[in-house]
Amino acid sequence: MPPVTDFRISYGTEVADALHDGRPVVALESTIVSHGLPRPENLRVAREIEQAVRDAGAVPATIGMIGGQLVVGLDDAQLTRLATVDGVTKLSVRDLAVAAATGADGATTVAATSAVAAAAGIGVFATGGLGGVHREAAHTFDESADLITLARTPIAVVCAGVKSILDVGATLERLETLGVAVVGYRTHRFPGFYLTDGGFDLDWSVESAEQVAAVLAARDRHAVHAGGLIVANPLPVDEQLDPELHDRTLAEGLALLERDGVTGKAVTPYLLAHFHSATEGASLAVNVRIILRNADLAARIAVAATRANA
Ligand code: PSU
Ligand code: MN
Repeated sequence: MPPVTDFRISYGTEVADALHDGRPVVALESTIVSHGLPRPENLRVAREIEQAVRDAGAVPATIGMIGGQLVVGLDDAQLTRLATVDGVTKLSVRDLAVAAATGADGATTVAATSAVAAAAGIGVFATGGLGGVHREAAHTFDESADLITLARTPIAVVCAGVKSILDVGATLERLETLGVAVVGYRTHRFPGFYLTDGGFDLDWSVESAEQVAAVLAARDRHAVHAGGLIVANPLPVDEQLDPELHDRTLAEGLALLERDGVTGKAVTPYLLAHFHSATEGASLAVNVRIILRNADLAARIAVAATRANA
């Protein structure tokens, strides 16, 4: 592939039209597709997420890099490429320019997707779980760039909290330090992704998509701190992963991580893959449910935010 010479963001036509017309758009990440979900379900799920956004009245903008070109609103062929081709690179914010200049295919993490979405004028983003502070971070310094990027990026991220593969308490402490707002959606407990309750209280709870839109409007009106907002959307208790299976799988996964000496950006995909294989699909089904619920809520927030601006 020849080197890319146009480093501007390119837009899918539907997304470009929606942004131009001021219609609701929801950003979606591609790392969950390339590195977070197993093949071949990943492509089907990627399409279902987009459909969930549409069903709730917004336009999906899945973000990724194709041959060095940063794309907001991947088309189906591009989405298929990131879901099925070997050698797709996991891109955090720091990687974007290097990957562009070298013509890489890449999937954007929460950090990279947030930064690109905000640059594109998209204010709402749906994902499954955020990156955070890893359990051995006191020694390894392994803290996801998702956190610091959200500190400086004006975007609302709808997620189901963070997975307990992380140090959940430390992650919440870092979000406080970094100035990232966290609100529970109809809950005062921070969700633990597969589990409804991640074990920690939240200061704030919102009751509706309209209320989240009001938070975003207040942030913009004040123009004091243009940071991120995490909207933590828990699974209903009767849909969570069996807690006993969850705890066993987590303990095994952490032991394997140690045994295999996995470090750096490989850590999160390694643990996710372990969950998917060790629970024989149970965690995948829960994961898909989480993402679809988050896509729906994010779209309703985007719709409410558009109405509030009208
Ligand atoms: N957590 C999940 N599923 C995921 C990820 C995190 O439950 O797919 C992905 C997201 O793209 C997130 C990234 O931004 O992993 C974080 O990776 P790291 O820990 O290397 O920053
Ligand atoms: Mn890391």
